[in-house]
Amino acid sequence: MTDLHIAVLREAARLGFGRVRVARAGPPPNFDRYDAFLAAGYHAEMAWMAESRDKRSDCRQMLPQAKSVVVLAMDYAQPAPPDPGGLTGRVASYAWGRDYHALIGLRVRHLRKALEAAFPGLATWGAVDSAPSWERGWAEAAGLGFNGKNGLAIVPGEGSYFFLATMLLSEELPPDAPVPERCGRCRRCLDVCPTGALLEAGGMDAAKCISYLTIEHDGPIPEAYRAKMGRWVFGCDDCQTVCPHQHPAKGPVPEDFAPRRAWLPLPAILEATDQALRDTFEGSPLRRAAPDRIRRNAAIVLGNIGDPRARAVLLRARDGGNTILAEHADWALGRL
Ligand code: B12
Ligand code: SF4
Ligand code: SF4
Repeated sequence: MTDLHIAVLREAARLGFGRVRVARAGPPPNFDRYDAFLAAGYHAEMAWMAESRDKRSDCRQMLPQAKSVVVLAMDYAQPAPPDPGGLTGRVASYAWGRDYHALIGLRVRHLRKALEAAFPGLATWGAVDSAPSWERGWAEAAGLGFNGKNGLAIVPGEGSYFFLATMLLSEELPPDAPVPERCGRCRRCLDVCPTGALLEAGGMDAAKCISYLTIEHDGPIPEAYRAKMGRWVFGCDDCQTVCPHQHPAKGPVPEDFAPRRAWLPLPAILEATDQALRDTFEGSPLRRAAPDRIRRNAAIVLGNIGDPRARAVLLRARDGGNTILAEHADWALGRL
């Protein structure tokens, strides 16, 4: 093992990355999956996925002299806080704590800085999530995990509750071997997905995914999906919780990911001003969804809970002058 390889593994572990694997830089294998996803329109209104397609198709677009892709994973799995019941909505577990973009982005920067300081002449690039890097494609290529039928990168016997990040290096490190697919005949995720977003042949139609609908999608949520959202007010974990590979995290999980908002008080969300919602969700992944989207989701979930105690707050939402919220509140009132 070269000094650089040892330094990458040691520094990444010190910064809290529980798994580190390497792939050879260039076009990610199986990128035809990304193109098929776009061609089928499965990206729905996420136009940036098409706009950034060329950059994702070869990591050397981000660092021309790249020789290696280092794939980094950080666990976020935490025991689920008890269900408070009543008029509350569920938040997907990746969003319970502080925003991972900031936390992991900073650690990737620290990692790059440390390596560049120790290895003069080394060029690096790094990012988490929002940059044009095809993270699950690289995770699969680097043997960090296999891609399950639920679409997630899964470590056999450990699960999928981890975030991914990628770092490019101008030096060659030996690539790791891919992990064989371990779904076998299991199809629990396909069967549990409330909206049928997962495709039998592999991949997903994001337009049908509750995670997309509640976080990324603007405007009305199609009626066909509203009841299927159940109590999900932000994101969805159904296809992960059923996975037999899911286990509690083996190593320490950053305190920043401790569950602060696993359940949202829906009437309070509906009545809060835009500014109050922005302030409340500052520094949390929940900040990604505009206040109108969170209120729209809250109205649907109140309809799904069906508790008549929500009538007064839904009536105020219906009559408050926001056309989209009014229509969702009206739908919810019809279900009480
Ligand atoms: C856009 C996006 C979404 C969209 C679309 C999801 C999707 N499946 O494409 C929406 C908003 C729906 C979403 C939801 C979620 N996301 Co998201 N998302 C992304 C993002 C930004 C790009 C994903 C992408 O390129 N999609 C296009 C498709 C083609 O690529 P892919 O899904 O990665 O493809 C792999 C597999 O799905 C499979 N596959 C795809 N098509 C096909 C076709 C066939 C035939 C086969 C066999 C396989 C196959 O193989 C590919 C790898 O080789 C990535 C971050 C990044 N920069 O990559 C995060 C990311 C994938 N998301 C993440 C998370 C945590 C989630 C949620 C769990 C959040 C939640 N709880 O609500 C859900 C999970 C939904 C799911 N079952 O996938 C993590 C996943 C970590 C992991 N362990 O896998 C990522 C990596 C962010 C991060 N930095 O940690 N997400
Ligand atoms: S996140 Fe939920 S809606 Fe999306 S594919 Fe998984 S189970 Fe289906
Ligand atoms: S639930 Fe079963 S089919 Fe789905 S990803 Fe996990 S092992 Fe694979």
